[in-house]
Amino acid sequence: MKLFKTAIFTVSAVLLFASCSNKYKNDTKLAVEDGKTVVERYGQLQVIGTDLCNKDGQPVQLRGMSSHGLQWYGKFANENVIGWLRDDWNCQLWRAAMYISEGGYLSSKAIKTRVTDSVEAAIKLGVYVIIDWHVLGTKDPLAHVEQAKEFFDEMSKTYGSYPNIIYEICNEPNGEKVTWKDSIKPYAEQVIKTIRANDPNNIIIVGTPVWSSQPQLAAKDPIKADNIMYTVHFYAGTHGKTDRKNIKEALKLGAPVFCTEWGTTMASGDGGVFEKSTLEWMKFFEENNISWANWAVNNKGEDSGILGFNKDRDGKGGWTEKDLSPDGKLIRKILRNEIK
Ligand code: IDC
Repeated sequence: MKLFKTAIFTVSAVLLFASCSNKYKNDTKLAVEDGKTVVERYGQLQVIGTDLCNKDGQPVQLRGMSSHGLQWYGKFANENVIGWLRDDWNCQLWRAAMYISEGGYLSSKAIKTRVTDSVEAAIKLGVYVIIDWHVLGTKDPLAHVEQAKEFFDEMSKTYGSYPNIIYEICNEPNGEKVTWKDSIKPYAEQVIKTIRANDPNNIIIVGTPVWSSQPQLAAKDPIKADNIMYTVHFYAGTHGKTDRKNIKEALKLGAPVFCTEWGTTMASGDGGVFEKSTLEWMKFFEENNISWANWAVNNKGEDSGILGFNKDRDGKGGWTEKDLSPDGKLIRKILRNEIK
């Protein structure tokens, strides 16, 4: 009996110690807490080790939504929608996905106003905002490095003094010839230099090879600069254990990781909602303090869109359950901490 009691005591003491020493335990993951927005509470973000941290150096996990392509569904990039996502969905973060090809920035710079609308709404609402240079069809980020420098020079000059801003400088480099060493890293070094001339502090997130799935390759040859993180993307119907292993390896090598885009579906953005796999990923992200933005806010009718087909055509927010797709219902629950 005595032995049994000692064993119970030892186990409880170990568990108590483990929970107290969990460095992520004070993170409430709330968009607004005691009347204070997340940006009022966390302020200037910084990277310490592999953790994203608040102004006081405490690790924090940011969670929120990504826009869909702003050239198609930019009407949702407004204060009403971002405010609704903050207050009803508990989003701490909005990602403005500015495609450069597929009818995006390279064909019409006017799309930039969807980014600036997003940033101004985020500043007003006290949420963080990712400015995403959405490289996809053009594969190699170096191919448009001059345009990227011009764009980020303007963004960082205009908004660099606000702690709300996070720069994502290349969404998904892809293509066999697009390597970390010869393309992504030299691209990133140039763009980082441009941003840092105007904004010494805000976080800069760098894409990784193969549609941002290989952070461990970046981790082996990291960029020498402060407050840099590396992108990882996943789609729950396509990616799983192997991808998490790559992330673990990157973290072990000391590379901070941020998931700027993920979906509950197949990588096509369609093909059903994979709830079980999604929740496995969420657990992994929580345990490893990895911040994320979910793809995507739109009413296109594809499975990864949070709204049902053609719902909220005017982009007003204020949605009821009936407006949400199965994906939308699941993501809302996750963000509201109603499901784990
Ligand atoms: C998809 C959209 C889809 C659009 C397509 C254009 O969901 O409506 O027709 O882009 O190419 C990504 C990309 C993201 C993709 C998404 C889903 O970053 O732009 O959006 N995805 O396929 N990487 C993996 C998946």
